[in-house]
Amino acid sequence: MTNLKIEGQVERVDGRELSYGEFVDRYMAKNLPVVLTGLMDCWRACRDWVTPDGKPNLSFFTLNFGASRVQVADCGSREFTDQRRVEMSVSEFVEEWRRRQECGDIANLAGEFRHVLYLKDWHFVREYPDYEAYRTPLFFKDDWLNLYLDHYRMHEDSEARSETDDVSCSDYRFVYMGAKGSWTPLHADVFRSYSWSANVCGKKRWLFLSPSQHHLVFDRHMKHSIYDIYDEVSSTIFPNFEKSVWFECIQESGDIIFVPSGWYHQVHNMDDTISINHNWFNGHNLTWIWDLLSRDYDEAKEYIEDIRDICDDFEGLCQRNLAANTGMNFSDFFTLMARMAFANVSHLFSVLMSNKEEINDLSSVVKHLSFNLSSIRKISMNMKLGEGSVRLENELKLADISSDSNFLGLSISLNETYRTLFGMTPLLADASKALEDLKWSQVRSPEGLVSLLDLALAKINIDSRRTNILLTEDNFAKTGPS
Ligand SMILES: O=C(O)CCC(=O)C(=O)O
Repeated sequence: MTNLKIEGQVERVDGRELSYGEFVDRYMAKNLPVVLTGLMDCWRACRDWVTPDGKPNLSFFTLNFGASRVQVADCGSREFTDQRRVEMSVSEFVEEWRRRQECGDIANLAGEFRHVLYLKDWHFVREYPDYEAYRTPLFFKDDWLNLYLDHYRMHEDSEARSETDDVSCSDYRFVYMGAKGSWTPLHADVFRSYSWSANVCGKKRWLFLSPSQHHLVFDRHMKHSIYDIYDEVSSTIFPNFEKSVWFECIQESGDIIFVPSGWYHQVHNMDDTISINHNWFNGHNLTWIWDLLSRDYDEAKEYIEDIRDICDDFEGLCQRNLAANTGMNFSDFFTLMARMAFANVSHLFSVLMSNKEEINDLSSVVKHLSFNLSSIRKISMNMKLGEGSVRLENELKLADISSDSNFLGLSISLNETYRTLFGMTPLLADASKALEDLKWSQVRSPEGLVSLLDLALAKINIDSRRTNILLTEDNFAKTGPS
């Protein structure tokens, strides 16, 4: 077993004493991890899912959610870069957990303990929307990924869609449950998104590696990363591992950990544990998502380079493979960004047209929405310049805002989110007048989106000056992968 160099502990902060702005400045914008305490006290999950002695209430799960089909990892079997997974019902999982608990020592002797089961990626909210097990803390509400997936599918392409995709890509809000000894191998999160993970009961040990060191856990060709940092790690295959320096965090029940973009981490349940976790992104980490997509695209292209000349639609094949491997392709990501841009533009215009009295902190919300638009613009510029051109089959129209029910839903959810974050009353202003000039804009490509955003940002600048809000360079996205 390798001796890890541990440089420090992840900071702990009482979430009740932290404002949203402080969280953004100190952790989200700087891409640093933090443990937040005191935010789960009134969660229904913390009452219903836990026995009086602080253990998972397994009978409650069987009784109430027993029929759900879930993914269960066998922590003792590796399959490629992850653990081997099987599908079973929650009742079967609980039964197996109990069986192993009852004959723990015998199983341990027989080496079965290594094969401890871990229920992962259970789309609980999607399956039980009325149960309200928890409320997403304020700090994590600016979540474009789940907000978007509540109204749209990631892939509109019906040919490429399967039943499994429909469930596994339906959202990124999960429940995890595992006995002491269950664990998650070293990885950085899907899409290089942020995640947050809340311990309903139990205890986890997290080991984090800062993105500036991520190359140290890769092989010489930067193709494969280490699976288990506690295993014997071959110095021939991973020659730089010994130089890596880690952050540690012991997460107790009631603690919520914020995992920033691109931080590799390995997680061990030190007790029987239930946790809730979401993956998410927003204007602050959009560059991480684009950076991963463009690297994965290069890889997908390189992989099939030798059939380029005999391929009718080489680019289309690269994009299909990218969607299959990474979970979305350039068009999926671009469509998400364009729709988010429309929703932000329309919200920003209603804010600027409202009475100042309707809004508590006008300046913060205007700056935030302008920041969102400029970070979308920045990525669109990169997309425009990069390889793998994006041209949607059907153009997206700002005029559809009032007729497309999915778009209306997205827009309303975004407005509600920013109302909560910035303490606003419902806005009465109708943005349609202000949007008049842009209404007929159609977006099909990153070029089109950049032009639309330029028009919108110019208009916003004029209107902001009218309301005495000075937009500065600070309202523009700065953080991202180095
Ligand atoms: O809790 C775990 O086992 C893994 C969670 C995780 O990796 C994450 O939230 O990113």
